[in-house]
Amino acid sequence: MQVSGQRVRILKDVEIKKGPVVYWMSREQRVKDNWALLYAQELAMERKAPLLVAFALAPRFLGATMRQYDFMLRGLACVEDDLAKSAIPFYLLEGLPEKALADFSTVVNASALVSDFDPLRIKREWKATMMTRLHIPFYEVDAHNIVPCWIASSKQEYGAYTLRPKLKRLLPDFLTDYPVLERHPYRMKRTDGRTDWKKVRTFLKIDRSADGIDSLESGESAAANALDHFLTQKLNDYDLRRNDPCLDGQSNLSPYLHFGQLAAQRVALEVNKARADQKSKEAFLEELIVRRELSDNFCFYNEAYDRFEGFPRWARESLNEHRNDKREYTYAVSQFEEAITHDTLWNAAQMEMVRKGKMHGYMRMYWCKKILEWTNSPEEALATAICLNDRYELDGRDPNGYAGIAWSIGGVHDRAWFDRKTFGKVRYMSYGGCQSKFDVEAYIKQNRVEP
Ligand code: FAD
Ligand code: FO1
Repeated sequence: MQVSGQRVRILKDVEIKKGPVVYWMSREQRVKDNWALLYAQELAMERKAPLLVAFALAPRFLGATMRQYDFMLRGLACVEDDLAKSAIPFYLLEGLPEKALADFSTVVNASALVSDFDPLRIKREWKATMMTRLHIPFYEVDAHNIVPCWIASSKQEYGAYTLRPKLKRLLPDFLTDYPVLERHPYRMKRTDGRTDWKKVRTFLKIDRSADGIDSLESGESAAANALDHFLTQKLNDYDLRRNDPCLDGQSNLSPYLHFGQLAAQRVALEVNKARADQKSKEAFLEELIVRRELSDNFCFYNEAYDRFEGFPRWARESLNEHRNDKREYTYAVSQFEEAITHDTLWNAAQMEMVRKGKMHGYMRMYWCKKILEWTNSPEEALATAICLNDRYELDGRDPNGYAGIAWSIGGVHDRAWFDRKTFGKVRYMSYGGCQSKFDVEAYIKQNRVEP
């Protein structure tokens, strides 16, 4: 087996040997560098059976609008083409997996189902229902984290400082190169034709108003180009430029990583090989590996990852003490959404997200902490931040988002600071603090909407 057994969890263990193997693609929407697809191919080779890839298209998903679905569907169309080159058919199934995928597996008489790991509640619920519907071997492969989530740690980590040494020790075993997907030798007569990508859009029950980011190319080769651009043009100065929202110093890889069009493991392999400033490489890998895998750890082991109860005790207690503090300003979601607060810097960050589909990483902290300051409770702040983040960010609806918001509002993965109004001991960020870090006026100008 070329796929480490430590990457695989057996969700349902029954003995069935005949029939095609189905890879239920969800989080990892790519053909290259995909441990779940590679594992499914190994099972199919063992059985001398066909390998089929199925994607269950949910009519709605965690507040996603046409902006994110359009990006995702454009990427999936590339997946279908790339799989065809390896003689592996792709099926886009309309409907929730518990129906669409269960029916499909029965119709094709599948002998095994392979899924990709995702700690989000919605995915666990999908899988739990699938378990009751299917009576074939069912596997889950962590193809997202370099060190499989359940191997890196068996519990919720306090912060980057506790997870980092565990990852560092295990990386040599897992940060390996990928085997190549083989052209699949066993075929199954295909009844229906290729996916009608226009028609599938009519099936969606989503808000079509938030315009798409069609300027951003989607798909595996676009992701590879974005990686190449980052490695050759930006990695070298990443440490210097990444925290200045006026500069385009980040990698811009998050939409591709979120939709699984690019493997973080591939990014790490290429960064290690790249000729660039060592400090920048280390700073980038800290974010890509430690911070990102810490988010999956948080969502996997803390089922209240998007709720006040999920905050550490010290944060809950101090936020509770300040529940009745007078808020100098309070805004409703619609006022935040329209960027009409009293704070021009905050408004600029909101407009950057609405217009570009991606707010600068530094501004996300300030943006989110101000929502705590200008709402009536931490619960309302959480709901507001999650709603806006998941509606407008291309990379939204992701463990990184829930962890980032919980860090900003509830001190998750952070430590206690001095007690203050509204925030309690949760770290505070101020307009003045931003002014000492970057040219606030320039950022506002860059993102102001001309009336
Ligand atoms: P780069 O700086 O180039 O980083 C490269 C990669 O490292 C990122 O793509 C990401 O996978 C990882 N990374 C970087 N910073 C973080 C971080 N703080 N936590 C976890 N992983 C990180 N990220 C999302 O992917 N989706 C979200 O919805 C999201 N919402 C956030 C909300 C708040 C309030 C905060 C504070 C952070 C949020 N982040 C989110 C994390 C981070 O801001 C983004 O991952 C990053 O800005 C994406 O841009 P990039 O790929 O150009 O980043
Ligand atoms: N995953 C699916 O299996 N089916 C979907 O229809 C689907 C829609 C979707 C829309 C927006 C979005 O940001 C993610 C979406 N995902 C879908 C999940 C995605 O592939 C990722 O697995 C998670 O969002 C990241 O954990």
